[in-house]
Amino acid sequence: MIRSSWLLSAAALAAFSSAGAAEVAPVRLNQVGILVGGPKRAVVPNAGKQPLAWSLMDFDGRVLATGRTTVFGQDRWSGEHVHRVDFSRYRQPGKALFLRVGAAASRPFDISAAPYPRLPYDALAYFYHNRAGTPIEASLVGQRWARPAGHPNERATCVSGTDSKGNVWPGCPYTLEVSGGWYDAGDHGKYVVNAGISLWTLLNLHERLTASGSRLFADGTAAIPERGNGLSDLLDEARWQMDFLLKMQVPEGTRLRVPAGAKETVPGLTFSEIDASGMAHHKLADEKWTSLPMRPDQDPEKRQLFPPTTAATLNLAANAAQCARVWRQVDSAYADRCLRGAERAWAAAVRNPQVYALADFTGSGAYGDDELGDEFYWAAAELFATTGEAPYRAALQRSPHFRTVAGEPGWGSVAPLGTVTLASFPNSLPNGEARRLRQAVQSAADRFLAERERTGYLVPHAGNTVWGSNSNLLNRAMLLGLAYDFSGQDRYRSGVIDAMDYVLGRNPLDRSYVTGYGARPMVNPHHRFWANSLDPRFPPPPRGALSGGPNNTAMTDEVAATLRGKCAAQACWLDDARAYSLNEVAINWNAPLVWVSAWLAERPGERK
Ligand code: 9MR
Ligand code: 9MR
Repeated sequence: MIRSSWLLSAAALAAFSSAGAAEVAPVRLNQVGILVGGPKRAVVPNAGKQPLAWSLMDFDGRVLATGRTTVFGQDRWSGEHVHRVDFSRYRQPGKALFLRVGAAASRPFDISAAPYPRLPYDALAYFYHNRAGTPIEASLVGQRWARPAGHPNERATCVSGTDSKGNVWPGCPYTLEVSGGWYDAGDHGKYVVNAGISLWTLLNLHERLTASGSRLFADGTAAIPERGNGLSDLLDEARWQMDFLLKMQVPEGTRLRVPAGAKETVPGLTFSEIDASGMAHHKLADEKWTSLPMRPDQDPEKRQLFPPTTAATLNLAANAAQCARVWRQVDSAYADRCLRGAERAWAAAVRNPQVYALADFTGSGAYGDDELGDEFYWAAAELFATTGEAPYRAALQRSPHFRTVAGEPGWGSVAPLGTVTLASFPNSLPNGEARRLRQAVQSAADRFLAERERTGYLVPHAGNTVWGSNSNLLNRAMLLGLAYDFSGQDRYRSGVIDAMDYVLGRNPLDRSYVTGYGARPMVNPHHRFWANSLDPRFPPPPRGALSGGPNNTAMTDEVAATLRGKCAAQACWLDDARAYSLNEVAINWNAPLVWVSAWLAERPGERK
């Protein structure tokens, strides 16, 4: 696979960069570009036990810097014996540079102050591309990606009948108009639980950018229909989803029969009647899995609302509370509507604290979660940050999640979202509390940095990889970025850059996991419309979509199954549209790509 005989004449390099760019390169680097004001590191798989000489050269063969590699040794997470190159001391911008390491050479790369200035915008564009209920306009995305509205004027009632365990679900006494929102991922489901962290991430970014007076995503900078309305395009995109979430709320005066208290779907669930007013339906999704490819407007399946769950209700409460805070300055009527929705949802969750996602039908993802302490904490934190009211303060202060950050957030572990909100924005917690919360974020960030040292590729995560691992890593990068903002310490920023370097190519597969970025980007996501590899009449993915990434723990699709037991944690991945447990794309994975790329764009240099 690795050619060892690359010679370093400019001619050879030029030939390589045009003809051979898609081959695996022996020197692993961020493929998009190196930040001049940051750590600059490459990784080289090499069996040698002695350090190798390296040199940084320009296109004419002039040597700009030299050094020796550090032998990391056998790396459990990549499955390779690796050396590291650190050329951070070189602090000049440059074009078409390359690294020679022993007998190997890198691809040409640039060092610059802004290696990927469009990434925040391309990553945000993911959300417009995946809007439901509205045509995707050629004038905004280009002819290839234009499509008719998917599931327009969508109205649905609750799933009813017998599930896979033999339980008979009663349905609900109404039909809701639930158009809009974003499709979750490669499928056309719209799930309130996963919407929660995704929307939080975009709104949190907006809140931070506003507080710092940033112009990123200012009106007219993104290609969305709302451009020119005087509001931030990031906020406009977020509103598309917020509007949908409010539609998922159960109408006042609704009594429903649900298996309250049950944590598992087993035959013979007991249903009891509850006052479900103000809860949120768990999801809106197809009755059966559709095949790939599938343009959303051609989806032939029946769409169903699923019973409300406490988790969905608390996600809605948290997002709506955020909404009430964020829109207060720009649209107070909307802020009021959100606040009412948030308060109704909170009251409904307190009244019905144990209604889990059990309805066991095929055709959509589960997003099941039977541990809701973190959801209660997060919703209380958002409601408190917005209203300052005592009951929310009491709820968050008595939560075991208060003041501890156990790890990175994810769709089912949302406590860090509440802590980040409380640590970031002014609120009426007692003096010193914000400092303690920031300290908790920093402690988590320090643990990620300690893990980084245990990986060959300098990834702030040493461990097995899960479904959507790239998003876990970027959520760690988000906490690292916050730790930097809270403390001013450059080591945290270096961790953000290391995570981004991994995602953009410094990894054992020499792969950029972001479409359209780098020499070897992912091109075949599991996505029903961006399905060019399955049918040439469908488009390839646009720029800026993040692959779920390596997964050595839940290799459930047929392609991933062929790799089981045969790959190291960071190497269990294939660029195959059928591989939904490795290569799907999703709103909760692209959201931290927006956040982290925007954060980095705003902080091109070190503080000291
Ligand atoms: O396409 C579905 C993908 O979006 C989901 O993430 C995944 C797991 O829930 O399921 C995929 O659908 C597959 C289903 O689970 C099994 N039969 C084949 C389906 C299409 O690939
Ligand atoms: O991101 C989800 C991951 O954490 C789970 O392990 C996996 C299996 O339950 O499901 C993932 O979510 C999928 C959802 O169920 C359906 N839409 C696509 C999502 C991403 O694959």
